[in-house]
Amino acid sequence: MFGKVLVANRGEIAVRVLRGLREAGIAGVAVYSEADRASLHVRVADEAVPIGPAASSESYLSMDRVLEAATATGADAIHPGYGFLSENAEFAARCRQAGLVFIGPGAEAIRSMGLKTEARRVAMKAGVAVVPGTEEPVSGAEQARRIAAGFGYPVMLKAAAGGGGKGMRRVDNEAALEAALRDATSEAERSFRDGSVYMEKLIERPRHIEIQVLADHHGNAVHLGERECSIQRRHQKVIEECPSPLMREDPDLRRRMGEAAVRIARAAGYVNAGTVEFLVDEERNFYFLEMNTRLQVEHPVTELVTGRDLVRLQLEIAAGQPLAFTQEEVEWNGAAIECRVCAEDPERQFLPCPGKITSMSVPLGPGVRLDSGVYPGWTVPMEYDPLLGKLVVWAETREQAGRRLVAALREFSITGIPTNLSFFRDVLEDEEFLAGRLHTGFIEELFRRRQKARTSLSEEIRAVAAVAAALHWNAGKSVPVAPPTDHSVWRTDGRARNLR
Ligand code: MV4
Repeated sequence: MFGKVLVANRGEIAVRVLRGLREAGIAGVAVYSEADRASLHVRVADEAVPIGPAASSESYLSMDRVLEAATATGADAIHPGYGFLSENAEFAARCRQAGLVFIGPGAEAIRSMGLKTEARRVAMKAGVAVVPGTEEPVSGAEQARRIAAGFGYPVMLKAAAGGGGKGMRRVDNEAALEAALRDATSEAERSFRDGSVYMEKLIERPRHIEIQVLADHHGNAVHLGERECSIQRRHQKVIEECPSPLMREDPDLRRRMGEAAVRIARAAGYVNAGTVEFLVDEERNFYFLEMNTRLQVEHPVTELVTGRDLVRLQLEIAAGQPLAFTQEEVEWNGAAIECRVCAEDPERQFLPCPGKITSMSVPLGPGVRLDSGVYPGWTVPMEYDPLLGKLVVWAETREQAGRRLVAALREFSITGIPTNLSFFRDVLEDEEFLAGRLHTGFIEELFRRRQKARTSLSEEIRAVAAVAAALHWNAGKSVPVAPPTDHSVWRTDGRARNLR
């Protein structure tokens, strides 16, 4: 096993990996930018190396500076976390050249999965269905029209170098095709410096389900089941869970999707932890979408349900150890749900709102896990993504996990900056969510439903009710004892301040 590992990341994932290293008896080295001097990941590391200014391009994305820090501290390996250099094939190759182990797949696997058209070819070679589409980028409006007519509208244009919805356009009819192709091409050009765009048949109201895979250097490959990631906003996942509610209706689906994912990993010559993403249509047909060649933000739901530590497994695989268990030994117990807690304002279109955390009170208890990268008194810097941490719960059933999550969210309080905590309470109370009827348009539909509910009660009535409640309280009247299922944060706060 390694003696020392450098973590080329920041925030909650750097903390998560550093904890894993400590547990494995491995020294952990943090790197940090000028904006992260006081960050939690720096505090929990055994050593910390400054690597440059706040701008990611001059710190966390600088291969030279990260490699220099690893060499200077005598690290054996680099864990890239997610984002930053984690899916950079050149970085993986340069680690190897510098005599360092990159804790992730080989450069070739990263490169082939980074190109969407190439990844689709790998999936087809593995005998896995891909969304019907072109094998090559489309070469112009005339060809695009012919191909789209063949598929039938609606179709989807996607950047070949893309991911994350960038350079993606839905096209509903031929009249809209040419402009959409122009838009997608220029967005792809701007985002990836590669304007090639290919075409797929559009899947309506799909679910987004991904499969966790693990492959070692000895030819063993297994899957750890799925994560349901359909609840997204602007291509950012917001809530993830395991199992997918769909697997309850169709238990064989996990096995079939899992086997497909393992075949893709094998066909790509993949080693280490990876995730194979699928779209699932309303008839439960699944189609390969892309493969993420890194540890994912939402990995904890898989850890809680399978009881397996993905960071630990990544370290063992990277150190050359064979997987210590077979597919048959993988079990799934209970249900886990994760919320991505972000410094953003749900009342202002989820505008990122960095700033100082003046107080923070976190939920604890059985089945509650908080992977956080922050602490009270710390200022969330504006240079990076606004993820503060992930609240993850486990319980025996999805219903119990949902209730446990609601309770944990009520206990969770962060002041000083706005967060999306209140938004999760809305989702968790939603009938469609409770019924497990999830799809990628879920949040937009939720907002539409809520908008309707709001306009049914006028602003004035609500204002009068608030004033009446305040008068009632201040008059020193008795506060009604809340039934245990209806704790109000206002009432709790009032008790704490002795307002009654
Ligand atoms: C699709 C699709 C429907 N049909 N492809 C969005 C991100 C990118 N990685 C793939 N995406 C989609 N591709 C076809 N042919 C719908 C989406 C999509 C989506 C996918 C996963 C999670 C959320 C999504 C939200 C909107 C659209």
